[in-house]
Parts: sequence; structure tokens; C-alpha cells
Amino acid sequence: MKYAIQPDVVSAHNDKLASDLNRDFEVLGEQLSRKGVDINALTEKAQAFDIAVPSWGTGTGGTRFARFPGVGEPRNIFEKVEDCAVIHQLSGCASAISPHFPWDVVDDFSELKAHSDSYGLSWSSVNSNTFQDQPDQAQSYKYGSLTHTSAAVREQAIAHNTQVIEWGKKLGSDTLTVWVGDGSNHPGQQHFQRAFERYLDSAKAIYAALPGDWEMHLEHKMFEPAFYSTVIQDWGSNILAAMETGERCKSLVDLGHHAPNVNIEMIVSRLIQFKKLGGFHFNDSKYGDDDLDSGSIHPYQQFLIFNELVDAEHRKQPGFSPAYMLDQSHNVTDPIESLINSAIEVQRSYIKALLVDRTTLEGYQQDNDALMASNTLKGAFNVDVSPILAMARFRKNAAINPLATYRASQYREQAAVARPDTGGSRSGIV
Ligand code: PSV
Ligand code: MN
Repeated sequence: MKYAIQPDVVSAHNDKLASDLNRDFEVLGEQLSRKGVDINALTEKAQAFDIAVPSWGTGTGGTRFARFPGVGEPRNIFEKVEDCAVIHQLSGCASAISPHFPWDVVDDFSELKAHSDSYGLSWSSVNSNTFQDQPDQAQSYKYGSLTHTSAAVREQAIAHNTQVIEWGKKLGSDTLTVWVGDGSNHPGQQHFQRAFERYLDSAKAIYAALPGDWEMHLEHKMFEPAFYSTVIQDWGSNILAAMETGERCKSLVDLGHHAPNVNIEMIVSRLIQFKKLGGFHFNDSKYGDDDLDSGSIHPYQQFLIFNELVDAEHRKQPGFSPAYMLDQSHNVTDPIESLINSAIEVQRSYIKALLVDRTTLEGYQQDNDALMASNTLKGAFNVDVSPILAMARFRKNAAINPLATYRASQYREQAAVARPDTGGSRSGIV
């Protein structure tokens, strides 16, 4: 197997940190054992945790005002794969890539697959793009895609999605994620019901082309680029569409796609209950769809979401196997650093949620003891599980301190030389 960073750079760093880590791990292990928690069992859970990286997240993002690219950014999907290999090598918990088409289209998919295989990476959900026009396209998506009033535009958007499935098959993916920007910017511009009817017809046509062992995930988003109404604007429209479309059609929750203060953990619970939770796009937000780094603004909310997920895992809820993915835009940080940090922050929420004493919590819920129920959750959230996460990485030959190891490796400096700016289009959301 190939490594993006020389393994001896990682082991040299780990050698310096291992004895401190062992001590911290022992102290935490002792504290947890007093509560009847086995730290090694938790560490195994951390080792098994994995979250997919969005190919487009490896480039610097921006706003609609400007983009300030960094040096050595990936110029194509092959270079994005190399950056994803760094993220996984150091974090030990990000072994899959989620590509976006046509941004990541290549002539030879077997060459791309061989490239990702050589780094031990796989491909998760494939994403279609009918929110932009492509140069060689017959019809425009200016007024929508899957919901457009014109049948020719809808057919083109459906055909693109079925093409994305074909590309995904070549990479070994098993999920199609569909997000459309369709909606309206003015009251009266669009007939709500007719637009939704057209969406359902289009979604069913795509679903008909889905291989039997694939899932189709629909992503809702409250606004942007449509600023008055969006066709799949919230989880209500999303679950209705998923239910209408078919059993293997499920809802995907992008955390930033909700109004501020919406109770996302409760939405997650509802989707689990009706076997419609497809997966997540993790990120964080302060005001809107900010695409900030996961856990950087509302770590408690992220923990409460994982509390629902662990609860479903604990109850062996039928049909429960959500896909985890990051979906962030890195405007001022090195994307590799943000993605490593974010993958670990999501993993952190998972491990903390595993610390919740579910029997005790259920007792407090039964007795209507609101304060102690809340304290049970807070107690788990307040535990610093960093030694568990670091030990999980160490045991997988990843980095005890991923960011320090990354900086010491000079990967970005080397990429700056190897990837001179060609002035062409690059990854990252603008
Ligand atoms: C839309 O804002 C979104 O969250 C969807 O997942 C897109 O595929 C992605 O961002 C990239 O633009
Ligand atoms: Mn998303």
C-alpha cells in the first residue's frame, strides 16, 4: 500500500508522545472503570468509526464575494485522492471519499479506482450536480432541474443522475445523493404543489435506475440558491419525497440546512423511527448554511445528535445504518487540517454519546426527573475523551497528534511545488 506521508514521519512523532498518552489513557481508564465503563471497548468503537470526506472539501472554498486559494491545492480528482489519503493516514477515521459529478469526472474510472485502492481508500455516496450549467449542456438549470416546468430540462437532469449512478458503479459506491437548488425567488413565481409533483416524478424515474443494493439519499435545504421557496426545503418535504419514491430512498441531514435553533436531534429521531435516516453531511453553522468546521460552534448539538444515533444502535433499531460524511467549506484554513480536525470532532461526539448511561437516563425519563436526565447527558458530554481518540489512532498506526505530524511532514509545502497553479478550475465551493 502507498502512503501519502512517509510512515516514519508518523512513527517518529508518535514515539515522542506515546508514553504521555499511555499515562493519560490509564488515568481516564481508571476513572471510567469506577463508572463501570471499559475504556478498551470504547477505544475499539473509536477505531471502528469512519466518516467520508467530500472530494470538494479538499480545495479552499469561498463566499460569493471572493475566494482566496491556498497553495498546493488539488487540481483534479487524482490529487484530491492524495489529500484524502493524508487525512485518513493521520486521523485513522476517514477511509472513504464522496465524489461530486461532473466536477470529478475522468476518462478512465478504472485508473481512478486503482489510484484510490493504492492508498486503501474507498468511495462512498456519489453526488449529482444539477445546480450549475455545464458548457456542453443543451438545457439550462436557471429555473430548476428535476422540478423544471420544461420536460426537456427534467429529462436532462434525470439522465445526469442515472449517468452518475453508472460512474458510481465503476468506483464501487452504493449510494446516490441528490440535492437540487430548485425553488423560487419571488412569491407567485412557482406553483408549490405542481413543482413538488414534478420533483416526485423525476425522483421516481431516477430511483427506477438505482441498482437493487443501492440507496438514494435526498438532501433538504431551507434556502439558497432559491431565496423565497425551495422545493425540498425541510425534513418534512424530504421524508414525504423519500416515502413516495421507494423503500431504499432516504433522507440526508446536512446540519447547516436548517434554521438557527431548530432541534435537529429530534428530526434525526423521527427519521430513525420511520427507517428513513439515510445519512449526514456534518458541518457547523452560526447563521445559515455557513459550512463551518464540525463541532466548532455547537459541539453540544452534535453530541445530542449522536445521543440519538447511539440510542438507535443500542436498541438495534431495524434498518438503521446511516452514512456519515463531512460537507464543509474551508475559507481561511488549510482544508486538510480542517477535515482532519472535523473528522475527529465527529468521532468525539460519537464516543461521548457512548458514555451516556442509558438505563439511568431511562429511569429519570420515566420518573420525570428533568434535571437529572439533563445532567446524565451533560455528564457524558463533559468527559474529555481525547486519550481514547488518540489511542484509537495510535493503535491504527495513525497519528497521536495529527495536526503537528501533518505540519512536520511539510506535505503542503511539497504540494505547492508539485502542483503549480494552472489557473484552471479548482475544487472548493464558491
Ligand atoms: C448544498 O449546499 C450542499 O450541501 C450539497 O450537499 C451539495 O452537493 C454540496 O453542498 C456542494 O455544493
Ligand atoms: Mn450537503
